Amino acid sequence: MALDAETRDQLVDTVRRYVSERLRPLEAKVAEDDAIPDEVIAEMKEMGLYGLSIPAEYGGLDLSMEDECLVAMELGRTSPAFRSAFGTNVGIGAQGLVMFGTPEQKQKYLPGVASGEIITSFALTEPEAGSDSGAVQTRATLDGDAYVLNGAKRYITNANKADLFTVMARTDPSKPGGGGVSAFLVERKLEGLSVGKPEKKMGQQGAHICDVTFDNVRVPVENRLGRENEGFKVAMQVLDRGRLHISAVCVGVAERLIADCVAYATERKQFGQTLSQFQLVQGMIADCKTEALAAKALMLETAKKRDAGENVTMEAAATKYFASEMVGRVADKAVQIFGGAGYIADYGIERFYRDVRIFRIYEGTSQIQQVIIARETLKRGG
Ligand code: COS
Repeated sequence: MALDAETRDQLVDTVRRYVSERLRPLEAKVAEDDAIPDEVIAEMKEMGLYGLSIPAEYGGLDLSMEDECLVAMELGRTSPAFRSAFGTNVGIGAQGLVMFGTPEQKQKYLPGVASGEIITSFALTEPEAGSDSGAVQTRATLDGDAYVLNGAKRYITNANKADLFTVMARTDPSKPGGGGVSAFLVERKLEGLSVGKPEKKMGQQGAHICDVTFDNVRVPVENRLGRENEGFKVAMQVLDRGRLHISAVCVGVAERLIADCVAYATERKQFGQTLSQFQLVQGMIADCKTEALAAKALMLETAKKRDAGENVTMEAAATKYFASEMVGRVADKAVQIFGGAGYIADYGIERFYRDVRIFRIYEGTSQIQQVIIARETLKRGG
């Protein structure tokens, strides 16, 4: 449900101020410590950020997709690790439950998800199932009143903090691909579930990914999400939505970098004039701005379409494809405009350059987005 315009603007303003006054000064520290301070996590919970997209009846803010994108864009103006802390609760970790959960499942978990007391995580990827996400090998075998899960998930965002996983596991080994996969709500505390150490990553320090292993984990039948063997579709619909959220973050990061470039280029002098007076530098700024505007327009239009109930599988893939590639080009130009300083850690630009690289990979690589866009376009006849 959409907020009224005034409340929505107030929320976006509050988040913008919080990002610029509270989070930006902490960027270097978060990267250095590879951790977000506990008090910041507590503040973000207090602000309702963990429950942005959770229905109001369960204590969330019930934002429309468009409104969620506007908030995500503001969060994009700082290190993406901050957004990642609550991103799984707003998006891929909890949306399966919001979209497909029974009233009992929702009542049990969503109030805690909305408040941030329960951290959620989305467990689809496996060592042998990355882009080919229908190739899930983790098994779920029905045994009395429980499914017994065995297998391993890889690169699972927020797994080290998660209390509740949405896990895709194969219930019918006779069916190849996504057809034999079901989705489950799996509590962290269950016996046999273990979480590995956070991986060392190229960027986004402060956000963590880990392996999750299931060794005869008994998941009660009532924790199956949606119908048996329809978990792949749950995952795909969760990702359609997640891709829009990520696109909004990409636009926010691009806007941040453009503002940083403008500030630097107007101050730094070479050959007796500011960088901003050189047309070759202006050309780079113009390219960045044009692409960021285009991504923003596509993202907002697609979010509105989704809010209107349209199927946006193709448009969400196109938005993610364009926005994530766009922010990669913007970050590259930002390093160029900053010159030597762009390569030096103190200026923070090289950190963003590393941070944005994953946007072209997670929630579907650019190549997978191309596959989806082409398939849908061919199906629709244009
Ligand atoms: N919404 C609803 N249903 C969907 C869907 C969507 N967005 N995408 C696919 N489906 C359905 C299909 O309609 C099909 O249903 P039927 O069997 O009833 O016809 C079923 O799911 C299988 O779909 P498909 O045949 O397209 O599956 P493929 O294995 O060929 O390919 C891709 C699916 C490549 C698109 C998918 O595996 C994918 O998105 N991969 C990337 C995964 C990803 O983003 N990983 C990141 C991990 S999370 S950080």
